[in-house]
Amino acid sequence: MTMNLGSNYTLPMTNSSATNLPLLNLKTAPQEALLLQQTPATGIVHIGLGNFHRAHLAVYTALAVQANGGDWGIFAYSMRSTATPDSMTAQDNLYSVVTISPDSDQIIIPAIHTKVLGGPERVGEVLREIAQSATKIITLTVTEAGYSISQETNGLDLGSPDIQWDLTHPATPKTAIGIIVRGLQLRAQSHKSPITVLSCDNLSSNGNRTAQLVGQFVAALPEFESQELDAYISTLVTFPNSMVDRIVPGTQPRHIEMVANRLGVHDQSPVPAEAFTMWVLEDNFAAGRPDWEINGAIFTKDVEGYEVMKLRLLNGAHSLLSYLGALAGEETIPGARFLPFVEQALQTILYKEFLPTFSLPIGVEADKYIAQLFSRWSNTVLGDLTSRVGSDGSTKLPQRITQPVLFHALNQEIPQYIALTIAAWLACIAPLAGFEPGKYADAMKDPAKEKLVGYAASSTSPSDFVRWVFTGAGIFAPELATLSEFHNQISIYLDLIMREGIEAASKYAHSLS
Ligand code: CS2
Repeated sequence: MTMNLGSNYTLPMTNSSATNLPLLNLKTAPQEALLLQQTPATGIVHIGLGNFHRAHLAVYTALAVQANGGDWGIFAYSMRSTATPDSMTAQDNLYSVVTISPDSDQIIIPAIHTKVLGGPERVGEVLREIAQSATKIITLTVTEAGYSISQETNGLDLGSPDIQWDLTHPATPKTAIGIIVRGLQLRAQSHKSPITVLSCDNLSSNGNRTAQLVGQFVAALPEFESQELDAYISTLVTFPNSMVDRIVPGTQPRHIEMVANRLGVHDQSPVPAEAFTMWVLEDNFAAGRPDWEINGAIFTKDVEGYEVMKLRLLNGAHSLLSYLGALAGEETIPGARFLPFVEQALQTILYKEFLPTFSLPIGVEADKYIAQLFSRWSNTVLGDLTSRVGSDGSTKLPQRITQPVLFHALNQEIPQYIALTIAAWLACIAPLAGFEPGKYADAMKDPAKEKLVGYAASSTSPSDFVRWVFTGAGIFAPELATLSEFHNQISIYLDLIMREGIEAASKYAHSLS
């Protein structure tokens, strides 16, 4: 599925270095690249102004409004960073999306944001915007790490200091769940209009999950607060499930240069993205929605089928690709994908370890879907980074591997390449004494890094470390804590990676598969 970007347009070619050019704004933006000549009034409040949002929801919404109108402008908030909001604000909220495929690229400017802001001190404005009756949808792209989930309880991490803060500071919440609840509380106290909360993150059953976390936050409030909120949320707020898909790397200087060369303007914050895009949603919107189907969004009751397929086949295999690649000295996903031993690992994990664990949605053919994944991972021009995909493994891997591992455990089997993925993740994030994972692994971030590195430093052996990761670290679900053979296999791989390298470890996994 590629993006329908309307008619082709010719853009000026210049060679100037980007910063000598006029800044992108409403006056300088080339008309042919602008999707909307006028930004509509706000209908959506978005939390998480990252590149993924800017190349996915923002583009679908701009195309929907371009085709059918509607007050669906986006007010977007970045919880921590002010960098992207500041760049966009200086550009009249504009930025360009650079769609990069191997044989062509295209640049559009969605012009759908009514306001962009960032940083904890601006959160009051976000709550007030959620409380506006014109706001019909709250959308979220805060990554797996942004939901304050405790793997131990499989629910809201009520012990986290930020959640504790949000429970007692209604005007200055710090977490995404806190912001949603405090915004809904303001609505409940005033007009009580219906609204939809739409998660656009890679979580299993992301709508149900968000509803569960919101419900647990509300239940932890004092009764005088929770009663009114509970009644409002259970009757007038919906949480549709959705599956989102588009590979969107971080912005690099070459993307700024591409925009300069094509559009003749300096965009401080363009977004690179692949041409493929997919969005599958439940049609359960309490107060209406944009016509996202204009750009191919699929509305269905079987979101879960698509979600499980994507979380395991694309995201699960993506994790393997990033850790094996980084350990093999590859900076980019395409670089990693073309290593013969990685290709063999991908084929095995996809066909033998993930595919048997779920049913494909009706109409999707495994071979075609997988062939398409390989071609998406081969996009050398897009050049997605192993360090991007490998970051935050402690919050991504539980979504991707838990059910498949349990599925194989029921058949007394160990999925060898899933075990290798976990060993490779640990080798990248928290290398044991004497092992150097290399600069691309060093560049990976992870919220559990400090904790993992601390334990790795005091571990007496790979098996001691791996056992703790599953029993004491609070990263994986308790159901995985008792799978000692699985843990042993991960330790064997970790030891092999350290002694003989990732390729040898992968060949061993192949011999056991
Ligand atoms: C990636 C995803 O970060 C990751 O781990 O697997 O960001 C992936 O690129 C997107 O989910 C694609 O839709």
